[in-house]
Amino acid sequence: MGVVNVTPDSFFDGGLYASSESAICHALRLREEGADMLDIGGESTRPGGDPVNAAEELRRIVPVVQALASRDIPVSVDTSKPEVMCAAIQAGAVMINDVNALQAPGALEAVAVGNVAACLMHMQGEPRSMQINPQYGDVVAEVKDFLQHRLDAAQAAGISLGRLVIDPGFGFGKTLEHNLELLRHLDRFVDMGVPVLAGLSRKSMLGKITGNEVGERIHASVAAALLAAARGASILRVHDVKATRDALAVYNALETVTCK
Ligand code: HH2
Repeated sequence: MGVVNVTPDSFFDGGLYASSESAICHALRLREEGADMLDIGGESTRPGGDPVNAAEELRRIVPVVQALASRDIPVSVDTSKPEVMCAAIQAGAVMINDVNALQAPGALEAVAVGNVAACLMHMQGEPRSMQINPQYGDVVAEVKDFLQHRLDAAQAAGISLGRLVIDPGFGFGKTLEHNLELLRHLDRFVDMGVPVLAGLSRKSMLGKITGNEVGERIHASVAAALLAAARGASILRVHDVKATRDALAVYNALETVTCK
């Protein structure tokens, strides 16, 4: 899953693809590099980020979603607002990626009626304050428990399990230690019976480990993506599609190519 943020302030690509034209161009490039799906975002969820209203989010994403969907490219939209979900589905999105796990009133219904897939992500707190002293007893058990409740709620709202994906939410209300514990035990999320999405690309946990600024985290991001794949992640949400694809090709060859 290639990331395209049509925002002025995303933590890595903020401002780079803020116009529809540049966002579409970048999305097509990521598609050519091997992205199976593109995740279009119109609001940054970076720690300390400020929310935007639905009208602005729609102004940013709808032309991009329409342009990609009209070329039969699978598009996911990264949003927590039911109003944006409905319009995105209308514009051709096949998946809603919600860092708030469809908890906003009307969100479950928007996905159920729209008949699309959804990614349910765990977050402790909200973006503005989530990195201020996050606390867990057993981070893996607590995140799993939350995701199981959201899977149950989604199914109760009429969204079949086959349309759902879960994500432990790396960096969303978690310390480096919490993030590493989640990555180490990603296979326990795979056991929950739905595909697992991992979003580690360029994140600050990689900066903490390597000492690198966000622009210099491509190698660490590829390593993290590979580790997530090795632990069973089905969808890797990445900014660097070509580099991740190449690394996965080596990994997949090891898994599948044998001596005659
Ligand atoms: N991370 C970000 C945004 N959306 N969605 C899922 N499911 N999982 C993630 O880990 C995830 C996500 C943050 O990355 P990015 O979109 O690049 O930055 P920003 O939120 O600043 O736009």
